[in-house]
Amino acid sequence: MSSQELADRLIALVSSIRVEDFFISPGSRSQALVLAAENLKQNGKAKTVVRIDERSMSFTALGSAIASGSPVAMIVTSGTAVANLHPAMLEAHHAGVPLIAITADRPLRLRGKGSNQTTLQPGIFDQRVIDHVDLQGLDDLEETKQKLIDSVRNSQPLQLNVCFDLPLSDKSGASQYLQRIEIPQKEIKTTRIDCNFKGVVIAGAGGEGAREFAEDAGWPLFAEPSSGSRFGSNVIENYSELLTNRTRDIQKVVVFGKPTLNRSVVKLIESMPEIISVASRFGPFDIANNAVQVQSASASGNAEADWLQSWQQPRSVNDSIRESVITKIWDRTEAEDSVYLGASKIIRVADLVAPSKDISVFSNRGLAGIDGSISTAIGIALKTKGMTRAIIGDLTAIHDLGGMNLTELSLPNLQLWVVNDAGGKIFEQLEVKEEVEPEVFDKYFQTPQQVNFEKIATAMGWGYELATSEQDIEHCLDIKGPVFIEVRP
Ligand SMILES: Cc1ncc(C[n+]2csc(CCOP(=O)(O)OP(=O)(O)O)c2C)c(N)n1
Repeated sequence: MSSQELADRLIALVSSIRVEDFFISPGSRSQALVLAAENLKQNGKAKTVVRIDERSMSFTALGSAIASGSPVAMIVTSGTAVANLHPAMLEAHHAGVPLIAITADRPLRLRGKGSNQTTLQPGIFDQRVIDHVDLQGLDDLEETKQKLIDSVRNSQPLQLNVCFDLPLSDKSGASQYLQRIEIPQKEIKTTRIDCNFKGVVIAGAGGEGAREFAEDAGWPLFAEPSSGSRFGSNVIENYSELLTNRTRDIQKVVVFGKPTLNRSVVKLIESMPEIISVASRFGPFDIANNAVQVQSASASGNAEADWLQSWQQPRSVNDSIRESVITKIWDRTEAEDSVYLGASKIIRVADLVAPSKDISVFSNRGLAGIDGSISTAIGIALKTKGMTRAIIGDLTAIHDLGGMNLTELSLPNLQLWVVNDAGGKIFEQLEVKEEVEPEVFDKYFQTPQQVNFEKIATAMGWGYELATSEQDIEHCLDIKGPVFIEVRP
């Protein structure tokens, strides 16, 4: 068996579980894998996307996977290249995304011997939660096939670590090994829930299905912006401000997905003797140890009409510039467009003000990191027919400036809206702000930065716009991407 034959059979196997896209970063040990992916591409069986930095590459892959709903694969060389995939792999684990990391390695006999660029790679992404295979040869392909099927079926990431000896590559014939692999569907049991109560439906990340349930039950729907359920007539946009005073009116709570944005929701859940938690790809949700877990739920009976009406009240106005950006973007977004929301304040303001509308909204809520947001948005843009508009904070942008490098990418139609309020505004809400000197708060929490975003955008080949007024925001909405729109309050 040559390195190339192992790589050809492996890449064909990965492609056979309906992976269309291979995301690749350059390297030597991985060359046979890359040639195999290129062979599939030349035969019209796969697409390849190259990104120089593995961390950017992996978040781009993650973005593509969440926007397309399909598994994607990544190919990297050995050593620290592998470790750079870790944040995206963790997000994929907590968000339930089949992200397949194919990591090239040296042969087993060289592990732990001081060989160049060699570390203990198999299971590096925490083998307690992320499965892996350590492939030494063709005999390991059967186990690999089973784990690939499980990864797609259970929406979970997987590491395929592959050991390659010299010679590292040859002419690839990967496409001859393609096969048809069926992924068995999971059986899902639906539980009927008695809804003759004053109940509410909460839809967190991965909360698809909540709208139908809320409408059948006649219950108000508290849907986070990236839940996939913030549309229809039962949505209560300003639920977070209303909840504070109304927790005691609520008799029953059904949660779809994983809510992460509101302390008022946490308090409500903690106040209930029992909630019903409907399974989602984001995994089990039971933060107060009071959840009855069901696989799927349907409503039986419904609340009286005045229950829903009692929640339909006008909201108070808050943070003006973020609010304008969000409401104008919501208004302009059509069915073929996408929106990406960064972690921190922006998604919380969107949670309060974004109108009920059936559009595609994404956010990394598995672990709510501020890393990899630009790259995730690029991945979403690669899978979006229309325009992708990402809205993030300035520190979030700084975290992933390297992701703006567009080398080898087809130019994404992406607008990157960066609300530059000089640091992490979210920390102003923390108790610590009241407890320490302003200089201490600035240095360790807010971290006001003075990066010249215009120069960076220009250096990276992006368009650049500065928006400081309602008119500026309006003017920027239709500019073709890639464009960096710096919003200054
Ligand atoms: C990778 C990572 N590091 C640190 C944090 C903690 N964190 C949460 S919000 C935040 C500040 C974000 O600031 P910015 O992007 O400017 O957004 P704003 O708060 O102004 O809306 C930080 C550092 C995190 N969530 N993820």
